Amino acid sequence: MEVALRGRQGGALDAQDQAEELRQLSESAGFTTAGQMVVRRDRPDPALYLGRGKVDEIRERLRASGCGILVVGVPLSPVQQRNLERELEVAVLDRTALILDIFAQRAQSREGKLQVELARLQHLSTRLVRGWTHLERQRGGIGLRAGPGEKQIELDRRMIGQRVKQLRERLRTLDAQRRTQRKARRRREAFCVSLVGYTNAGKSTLFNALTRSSALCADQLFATLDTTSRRCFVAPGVPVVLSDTVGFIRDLPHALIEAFKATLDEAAQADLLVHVVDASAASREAQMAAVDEVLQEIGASEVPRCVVFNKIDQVERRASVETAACGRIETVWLSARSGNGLELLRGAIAQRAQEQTAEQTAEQAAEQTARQTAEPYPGDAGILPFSDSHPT
Ligand SMILES: Nc1nc2c(ncn2[C@@H]2O[C@H](COP(=O)(O)OP(=O)(O)OP(=O)(O)O)[C@@H](O)[C@H]2O)c(=O)[nH]1
Ligand SMILES: [Mg+2]
Repeated sequence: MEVALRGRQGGALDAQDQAEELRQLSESAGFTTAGQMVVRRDRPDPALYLGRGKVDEIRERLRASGCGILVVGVPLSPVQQRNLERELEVAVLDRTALILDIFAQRAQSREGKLQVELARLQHLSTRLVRGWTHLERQRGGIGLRAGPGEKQIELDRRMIGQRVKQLRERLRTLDAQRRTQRKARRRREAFCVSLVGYTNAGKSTLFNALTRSSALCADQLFATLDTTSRRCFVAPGVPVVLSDTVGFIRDLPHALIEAFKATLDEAAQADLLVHVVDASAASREAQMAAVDEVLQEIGASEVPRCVVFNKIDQVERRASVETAACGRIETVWLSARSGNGLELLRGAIAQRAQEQTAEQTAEQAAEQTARQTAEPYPGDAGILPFSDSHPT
């Protein structure tokens, strides 16, 4: 059972799309949807979010279908969640809790697991803080001594704080390793391409098609959590390192972006971002905007980009490219599943890689010229201080 709520959340997505996305999220978390309800509500009720009448109606429907969980498509305050659970006698999950749950189920690598734990704890601690101030207000002017509930929360907070610190430290170590790997890749002078995009757009399918490998692809949200990188050739003599990354979603819980910064950094450091879009999605414009927003948040908005409209088999379009006035390929229409149009994307990537090589060669040449003009006496090299080779 789900309630897709229509309010300010959801941006350009209409109520039906939001409801559909919520259904996909619930099913990706392993739940079966027994029914859905779209509720329009401009100003949430502070205690229940919904109006009393709606709560009664939902209780009836939950009883009739024998559901054990209610998923709500907007962020609930801890108080609203508690009250709804009490009123409806089922577990109540909001969208953020649902996404965190999916991430927790999917995490495979050590880094992924640590990142998810960090995100969950950060999310939890903000809720505890709010719960705590709420309790304090209730206590009013009774006295200055802390009540037992408050003490417990204070303790929980301290423990969470310690664990968060520990997790951050471990993640920092892993991040350092990742940086070393990235540097090594740079030394080998490979052109780095990251596939980014909304969840379920087909990034992993495209990754597999381009690298002839077998990363997990599934018709579920957030199938991929860990970044996978592989070397492949997009044209003879043009090697690239291709990375498949975690999918984005609108209103991605902030705790997740925070926790996944290191993984997402892979995208921010790429030479080219291939933004994969599901061309058959009704809300593809809103999805693209959500991706842009996350890219901005992780500091990747300046990285050169190329857009891939995937799943053309579903929209009756032919494989094609769109180019800018300078001849650079900006957009590719293809189908990762059938492979139709893959060559066009390889060509687009090769073009960018060659452009970069040409730029680097020109830069190196310019540097060399600058050095030569700055050193009128090449013989000077012979009288450089010999601090490096001091006999000891
Ligand atoms: N019809 C059609 N379906 C496709 C195409 N490419 C991918 N799909 C399907 O779309 C679904 C999602 O594909 P994935 O490759 O897992 O998508 P993703 O972007 O990696 O998703 P996450 O890892 O969950 O973010 C799968 O069911 C794919 O089979 C395509 O060209 N045409
Ligand atoms: Mg994937």
